[in-house]
Amino acid sequence: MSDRIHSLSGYMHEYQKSVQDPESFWARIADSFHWRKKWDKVVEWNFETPDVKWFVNGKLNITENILDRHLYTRGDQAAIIWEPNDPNEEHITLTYKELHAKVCQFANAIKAKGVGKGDRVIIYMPMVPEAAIAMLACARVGAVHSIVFAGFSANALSDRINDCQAKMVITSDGNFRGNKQIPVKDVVDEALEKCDSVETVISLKRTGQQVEMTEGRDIWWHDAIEGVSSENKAEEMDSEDMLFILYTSGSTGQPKGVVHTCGGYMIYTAYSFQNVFQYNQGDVYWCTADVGWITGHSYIVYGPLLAGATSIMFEGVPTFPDAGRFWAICDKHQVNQFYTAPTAIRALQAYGTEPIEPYKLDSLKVLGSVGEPINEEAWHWYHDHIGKGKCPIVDTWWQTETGGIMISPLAGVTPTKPAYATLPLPGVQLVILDNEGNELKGNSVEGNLCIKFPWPSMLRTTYGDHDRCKQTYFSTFPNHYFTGDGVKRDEDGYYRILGRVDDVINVSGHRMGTAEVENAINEHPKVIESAVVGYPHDIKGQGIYAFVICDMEGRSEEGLIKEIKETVTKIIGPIARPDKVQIVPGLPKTRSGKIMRRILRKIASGDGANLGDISTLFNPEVVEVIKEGANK
Ligand code: 6R9
Repeated sequence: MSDRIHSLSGYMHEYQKSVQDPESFWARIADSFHWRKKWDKVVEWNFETPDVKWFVNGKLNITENILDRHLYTRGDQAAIIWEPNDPNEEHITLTYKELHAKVCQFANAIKAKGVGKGDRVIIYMPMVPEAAIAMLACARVGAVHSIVFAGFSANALSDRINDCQAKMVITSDGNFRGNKQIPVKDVVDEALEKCDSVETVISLKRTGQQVEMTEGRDIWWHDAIEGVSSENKAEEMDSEDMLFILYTSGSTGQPKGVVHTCGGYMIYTAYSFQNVFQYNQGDVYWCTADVGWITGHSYIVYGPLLAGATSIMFEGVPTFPDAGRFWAICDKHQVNQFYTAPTAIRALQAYGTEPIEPYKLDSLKVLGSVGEPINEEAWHWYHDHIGKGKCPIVDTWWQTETGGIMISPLAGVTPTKPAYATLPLPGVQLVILDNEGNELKGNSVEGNLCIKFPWPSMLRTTYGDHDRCKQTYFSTFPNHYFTGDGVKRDEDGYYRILGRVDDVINVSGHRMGTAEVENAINEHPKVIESAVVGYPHDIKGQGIYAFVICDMEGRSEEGLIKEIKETVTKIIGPIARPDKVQIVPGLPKTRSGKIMRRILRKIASGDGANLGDISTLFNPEVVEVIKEGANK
């Protein structure tokens, strides 16, 4: 804990050190971890190829740092508190000792099924403690986990399994979410019809619903661990061995597998967790994300557990059995640090303050926000009604690719400003570039957010396609990592994220590529062409608006719109289902045939009156028709 920053001047000092001498800075932090063998060199990098290595030739296992290291110091302290979907079901507490035993046992179980170092394992599970156990068991044996959010469709799941050629899938029979019971294993079965690489499926019994078990391939979790030892010697990993792959959307059609490696990810998630949330021993920390997203990886499982924290995992939804559930859990477990997404805050804000009234919320010390820009209204509501005006809000900006929080206040240390992510963490060297790649120096500037120096938890590649990593992140602005976000640095040097500048939209904090949604829509046999844009949505931040050209012969508009929405749900999952589908006779195009999304974005936002000059379009007449249709 010696790496904790306690004051603003302390932060400035550490930041300076991290820029002037990054190697000594990160070596000092890495020193407090358990390494089987120390590194030869702290960092080796170039952003051209790109090729980044941290703690070169260091040997470790991240689970030794999470489990074995804490056994004697805090073996009986809660590592994970699991709160079930149904408040009438008992919660479960796993101490560090218990978690250690369960991870070791499950590690032995997957090893017995032939999973070892370098093998890929897909985890497609609800928010149950076994999801974290499965992740850590993979890390223990050196297998590479790739978690697929359990809301994704069979089609999206099979794409990911095939891309990484997974050998095993770990899943559950079903999933409790609010008053719904969702099939999970059935989706895996359907996905596996299109996958040859999977040898074993391990299913946890959670809901008890009927599922099919394929002889020779499928085994229940409880059978897999039956009689298996709880002692396991962790596999020795190189710093740069793969820890996990996490698929995320980009501006092209196919999601890409972002690759994180063992050493740097370990150091950075632990360091950022302790400093951003100012976690103190004995505190109870709760992040409401799903482990299917990067936030769940870095700040439910890895960061907090590396720091020896007590981390809550919640199976359910914020509105079940009522809109006070989050606050009930905060009081029940005396939560000290609470980390959620603006979309959840806005959704709860819509219920007013009545659902909050029964709760004290007096254990809360720090509130966090992640996933999308938090609007000022939601920020104030969160600050006043949840934090009772006493809790600093840490608005944390980062990405799947960055692995950990990059820009954020340190709770109680950095003065906050509504809607501002404020200042970079030590080690994070931000630059703002204009569209021509010129650096915009000084304050009161706005442009593309880039990073000019490596940080330990940055992505190393995109799985199976290094060139794609180079093209996506390191080519727009040579020798810089390009985030895809626009940013403003204000007169105080504070950073405010303005949102994506590429064709990625952010729906309820989830990234969706417009091309990905278009590809799914185009699968409908009656669709000729489509264009998808984001538009402002009160709760979700951005909604999905699809303009679609269809062959209407013999079909009603209403029926087609419904089918198009269903097609997207089937191909990607409910999170990508368009909020609005408008059937149009044509799409505004340039003379070279490029769709003018700028115009569609304006129309979708209800700003069709201010389109500017459209006379250079190939088909300006179509714009009026689209505008009229949008207002209907
Ligand atoms: C952690 C996570 C990344 C994109 C990112 C940006 C947006 C995340 C934000 C934020 C404004 C914040 N984003 N945090 N925008 N303020 N505090 O969300 O990762 O799912 O990969 O999304 O989310 O646009 O580029 P990921």
